[in-house]
Amino acid sequence: MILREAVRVLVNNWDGGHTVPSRRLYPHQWSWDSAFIAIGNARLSPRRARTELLSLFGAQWHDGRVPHIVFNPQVPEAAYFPGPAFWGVRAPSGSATSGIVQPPVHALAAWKTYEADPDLGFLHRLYPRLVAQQEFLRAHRRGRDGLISIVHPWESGMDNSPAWDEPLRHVETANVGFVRKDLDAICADERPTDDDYERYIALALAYRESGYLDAGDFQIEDPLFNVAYAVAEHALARIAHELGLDPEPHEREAAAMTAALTHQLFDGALFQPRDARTGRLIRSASVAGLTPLLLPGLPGKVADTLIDTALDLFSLKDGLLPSYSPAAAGFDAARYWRGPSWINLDWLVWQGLKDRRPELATGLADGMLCAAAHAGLREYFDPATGRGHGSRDFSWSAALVLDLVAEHGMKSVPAAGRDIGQELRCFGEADHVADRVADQVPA
Ligand code: 2M8
Repeated sequence: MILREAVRVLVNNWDGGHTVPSRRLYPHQWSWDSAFIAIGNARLSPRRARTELLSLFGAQWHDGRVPHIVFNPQVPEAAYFPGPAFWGVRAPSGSATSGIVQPPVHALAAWKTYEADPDLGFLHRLYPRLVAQQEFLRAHRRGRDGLISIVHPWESGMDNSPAWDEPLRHVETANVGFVRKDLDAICADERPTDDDYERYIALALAYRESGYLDAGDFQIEDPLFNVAYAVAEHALARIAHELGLDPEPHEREAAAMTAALTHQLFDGALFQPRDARTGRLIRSASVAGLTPLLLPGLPGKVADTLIDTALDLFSLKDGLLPSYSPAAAGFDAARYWRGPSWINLDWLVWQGLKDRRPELATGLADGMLCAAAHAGLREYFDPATGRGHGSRDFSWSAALVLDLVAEHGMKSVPAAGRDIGQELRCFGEADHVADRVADQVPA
């Protein structure tokens, strides 16, 4: 059942070149969603995974940035806020986009897509674009210590994390009238507050007014974003090697970022975000602080300490990782990024645990699959009960379940359905759908 559900969600959310995260709540293409979706689709239809990434990078700006939303012109302006009229900008391709970015997990997705189905032509097309994405971050966002800043909570992907409460307090609200659309689909208790939205909009407007160039009142060196950047360099090294290019500069860059992260953001128990304007760490308890486990060059002692923290503060052995520690002030089990478990963050930590502590990785994979099997492919889950929250039929939950099942199997998932043969036949159907649209995507 769970496999069939995952395939159904990905087929239904496919929009002819990309996959919407959720039909009603997020009816356009989102940047890091597309990367996670490609990782799952690589197991289902590598062709569709390639299409997903190529269509996203088709909207890359001249300066190399990959916008966090690419708007579908067929979707009415009123369907999502803030929509294309708010951002007021187009990519060179002509697509309306937002002007901010999200964690650069795309090179990893490209590599996994290639591993599933080696297609050198795909790597040739994407590699220069992935390099340009990293160059944008180096040129426009890198500080003295080598860390990259985000300029909006939406750039973290973990929009209303309690870690952002303190820096957001200093953001002046813009007093512009706007109507939220998200509350038409999801109850207010599971979304950011109106006060959060006032600040998001004020920050986005200020950035827009600067021509999407000058960081404003929110400049944060976030562990997850910087880990994604370093992981991208590792993936680019592999891609470069496959293409007969020199991987060494990418390995060097990944090692430098790993060192910068460890020296600047590790507080002795967890990696913390740092306010780039004050230079102070933001003492918080976000699961983002565990993601350095993904870095192969992380010193062993630091990795062991992080795993201890995952066990103590994040109850790693209980199956699902909360996005924010239940032991910390600000935790909320159902409200968006303030505590619920998200499959993409759990998947990233799972990747980081597989080689270090396989038994803990297995427990986490079981936890994710059980939650998805019982609650459905929801956007987020109560980390203690597994109850589903937010949107239903959420694409990256579906995609990463496919990847987990492909690698980990689902022996321990109760009621998961045993007729895998029948479920795999749905894969063929999805492949067919993907094939029909793949050729329409511009290079
Ligand atoms: C959420 O963010 C968007 C704004 O980008 C929203 O709330 O409208 C976040 O969970 C983000 O990480 C995700 O990429 C996006 C689409 O799933 O939704």
